[in-house]
Amino acid sequence: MLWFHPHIYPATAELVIKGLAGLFIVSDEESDGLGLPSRWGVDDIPLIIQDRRFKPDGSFFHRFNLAAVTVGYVGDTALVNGSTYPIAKTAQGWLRLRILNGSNGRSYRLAASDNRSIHVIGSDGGLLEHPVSMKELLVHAGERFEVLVDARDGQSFDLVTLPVDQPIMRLPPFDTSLPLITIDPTGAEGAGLLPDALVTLPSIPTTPPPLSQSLTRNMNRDDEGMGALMKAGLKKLKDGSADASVAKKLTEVIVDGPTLSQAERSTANGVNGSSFALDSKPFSVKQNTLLRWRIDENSDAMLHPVHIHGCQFRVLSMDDNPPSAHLAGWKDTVAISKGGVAEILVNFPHAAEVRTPYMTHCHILEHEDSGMMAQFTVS
Ligand SMILES: [Cu+2]
Repeated sequence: MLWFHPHIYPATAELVIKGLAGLFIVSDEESDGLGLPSRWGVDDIPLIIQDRRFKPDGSFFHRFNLAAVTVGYVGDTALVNGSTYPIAKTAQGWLRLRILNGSNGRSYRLAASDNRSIHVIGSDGGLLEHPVSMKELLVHAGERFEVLVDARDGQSFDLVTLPVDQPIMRLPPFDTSLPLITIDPTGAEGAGLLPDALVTLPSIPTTPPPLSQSLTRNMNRDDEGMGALMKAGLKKLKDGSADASVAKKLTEVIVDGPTLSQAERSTANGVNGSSFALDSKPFSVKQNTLLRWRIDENSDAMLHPVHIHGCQFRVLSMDDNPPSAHLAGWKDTVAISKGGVAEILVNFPHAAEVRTPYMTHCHILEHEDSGMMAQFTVS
């Protein structure tokens, strides 16, 4: 499952806010033969989750200021498929939800309001080997998950987002359990099933290849940006209980902070010590070779969902631990935070020339547009 959206430097963030986001769904005989729910809009439902903030005239708020280059866009309204708190009338049976976090920056911790299980069957680039049953599913910007939920009981429930770890993501109304969509499974009986086994993935070599690339995030204005948010009382929101006066001050930093000039923006963030520019020298990568890459960050401790073009990779480790089962399949986006490190096993099957290089960038779109992107060739 892939997210298509505009990718024009340095306007991706703004264009995604103003434009469309959609899914490419890729299937084959193997996925079609598993008996999964597959009636589009009946028991196979896309959920594109985004956040927005609206100006008094109803237009989209967007401002590239210090708060934006630090923590990305922070909306105050959750949208699913472009609607606020919609209702999906579905089949009564197993439901397949194709989830895309199409937000500029925000993460969601998804759960069912009645605590029913979420069975993850696929991640960014394909199906997992086995379903992974979870009560909560954390989805960062740019990530996709395919999940099944058992709605054979015909009981309606909400998909909600719970407060996430990062304090800035917990600004009201995201500081409490926030309903995103109602699932009303009172239609005709469903036909799909949850299989025990899904697909076979290539095994991970016991001895991974030597490290060939490190990608370190840099935030050059983090102290300044976080300083402004801290001064407004960000720490006081840590327990998730909204204090209206603190929320108001934080909103002022996010909304009223002056727009940065293009020069200020374009150097706010970086990868390996350099901020992206269209004429940045690409690094080169060997084609059709299994590689080990390391993704980490400087002292900023901010969340960065790091995305790499031209590949689907496997996560070898996150903070030196094996990845959770639902993150062990095909991925193209992996999140680091709190000074964390991820190591991945990656292969690039296609060539990319200097004229048309691939990108790797943070999927917080305001980070991407302010320098946290690098380009590379494959040959
Ligand atoms: Cu980032």
